[in-house]
Amino acid sequence: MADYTQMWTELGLNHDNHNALLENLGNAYQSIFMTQENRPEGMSYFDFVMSEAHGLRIQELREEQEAGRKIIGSFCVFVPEEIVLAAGCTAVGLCAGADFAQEEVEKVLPRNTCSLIKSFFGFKLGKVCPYMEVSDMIVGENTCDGKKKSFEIFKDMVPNFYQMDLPQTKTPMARQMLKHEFQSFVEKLEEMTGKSISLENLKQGIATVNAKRQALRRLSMLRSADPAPISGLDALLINQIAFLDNPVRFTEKVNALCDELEIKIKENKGAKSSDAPRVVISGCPMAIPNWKIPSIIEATGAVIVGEESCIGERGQRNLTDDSANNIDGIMDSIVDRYFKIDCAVFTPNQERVNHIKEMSQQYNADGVVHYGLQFCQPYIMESFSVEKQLEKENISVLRLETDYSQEDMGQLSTRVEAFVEIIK
Ligand code: BJ8
Repeated sequence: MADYTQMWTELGLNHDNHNALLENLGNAYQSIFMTQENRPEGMSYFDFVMSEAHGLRIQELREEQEAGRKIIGSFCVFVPEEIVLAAGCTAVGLCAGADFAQEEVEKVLPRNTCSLIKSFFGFKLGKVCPYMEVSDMIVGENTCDGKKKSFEIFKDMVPNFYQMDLPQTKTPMARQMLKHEFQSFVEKLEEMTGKSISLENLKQGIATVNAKRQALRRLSMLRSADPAPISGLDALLINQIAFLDNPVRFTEKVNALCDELEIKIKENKGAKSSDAPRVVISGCPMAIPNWKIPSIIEATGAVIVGEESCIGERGQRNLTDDSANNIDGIMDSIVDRYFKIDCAVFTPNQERVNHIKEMSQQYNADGVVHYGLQFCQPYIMESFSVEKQLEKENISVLRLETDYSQEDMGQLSTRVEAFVEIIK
């Protein structure tokens, strides 16, 4: 990596903390990703993006800013990237997947807060996240209680915080509320950029984001092959990078990788052997660099064939209809698309269980690992009914509850190994 010290100084990063984070991240990446066998050649692009995630990509974002674009950071797949692009801005995901500055975090948040929330507080307090620092606006979405209450504190820690309210039911009234929130978001972006969002720009934004989602969907579908042509770890990494990379370039690279995977499938070449147990993972989002559970699962010889997660199918599977010919019609299409997201903050949320069943069948899975972050009430509560309903269909389920620490690795490995033995 080139020397980006000056850029990091200008962004206000803490060099010691940041160097420590990069070193840990680099070591973890080497041992988890680079030791895998049978990796597709197309993964070299994603390895490169990861190696430059805090370097070249941030430099690109700063160049975009110099050219007049605003960078919009967010924590949730409910923030519509189509609208961000239509406003001439760039969207980046800020969800953080590692513990940092935990002592400092626990001075401002209760200990029993989920790791994901603690993580973005830690990244801010430790001054180690260049995406957060480069963002011209940070959107906080009222989803679970943890996020919405923590944003009351977080909003004073960053400039330009914008709060988006979100519904928690799927009633017509709730849909109206979502439309109202998206319209307010449009107005906020217009005020920020000084430009109106046109129908043409909205259609262009939809085309870019739909193409990205279609490429990710293509990648997902290829994983139904037996043997699966790509490891779950690599597929997860690609889904994680979707939140950071330039969307057009990312789409091209995912499609090029899919071309390579199609050849592998024809040649019957898999990431693992064809008798590897096949697992769908379902639950809380796994943000970079949260690779803990997938690396434990794949270390047993099993292969993950799908992620029912916001960093996975829940976040990417639905496209936005772009056929309307006026702004209000297009806004309705965007609202309809996002209203289908089956996050566990919604009640009731039968669509999510149905989707997990569908995924298990589509990817020919032998079992489902439900991943809940400790203190995440929506997903942990929902995991009981997920388990009950899947078991009725004879789908084996392992419910795991963990955090970002490494302390329970041994115990988790034992439970996962036993589960994989059962579903073999
Ligand atoms: S749409 S899943 S990205 S809210 S893990 S912070 S739920 S206590 S992340 Fe999410 Fe949007 Fe839903 Fe997806 Fe709360 Fe649970 Fe923590 Fe969570």
